[in-house]
Amino acid sequence: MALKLYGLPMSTCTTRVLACLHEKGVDFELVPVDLFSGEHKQPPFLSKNPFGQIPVLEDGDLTLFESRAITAYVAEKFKETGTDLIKHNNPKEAALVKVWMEVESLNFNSAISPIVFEHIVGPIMGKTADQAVIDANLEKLGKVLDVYESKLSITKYLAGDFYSLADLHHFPYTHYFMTTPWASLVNDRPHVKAWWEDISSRPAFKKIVGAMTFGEGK
Ligand code: GS8
Repeated sequence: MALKLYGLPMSTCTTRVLACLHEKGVDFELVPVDLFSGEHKQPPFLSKNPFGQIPVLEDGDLTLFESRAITAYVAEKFKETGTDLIKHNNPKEAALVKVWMEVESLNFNSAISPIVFEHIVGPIMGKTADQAVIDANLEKLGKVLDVYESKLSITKYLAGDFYSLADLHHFPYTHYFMTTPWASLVNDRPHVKAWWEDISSRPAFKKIVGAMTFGEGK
């Protein structure tokens, strides 16, 4: 039975999982969730994710939420097919993948997501962007990207000279961030820029990027 992914093709956290599924070449069914009517806050969906958020993955009787936990499951379950995203045969490399997955989640995402939210998502919901929030997080993000610049001057990807989930997890927010007026934070750092150009040109991303239209109509 094919995996079922509940989400939306423009949502950042859904696309994190979609990118992983495409890297692995796994069959799945995308089941749209109508966020605009609040379907995700109603009982049928809340029984899949009590926090009322997308994405959710169903694999038979297993139900998972949290996009990064879902990608980790997919990468492990299908470790023998497609791109090896977790370096399952090498404990040291696998540990480095986990380190940089944590960095993405705790350092990078916590800075970049408020910027994307204020600049793109909030205005769609009729909220005026809070420039003070954007500025504070641009400063935070710049410091994180300084660390990335230095790391990526030594290795091609974050965990080493191999592409992994640690890189993949950056895709959704960086994609939307690059449409903001502050894309120079990436473009002015040559190694970060080269890394972004590399990972965003992967076939798995090309399959989903056309539907990442959040904010285009604002
Ligand atoms: C965050 C999920 C999330 O924010 C994850 O899966 O990684 N840590 C979780 N989902 C958003 C859509 S992200 O584009 C969502 O469902 N928002 C609706 C809401 O919170 O009401």
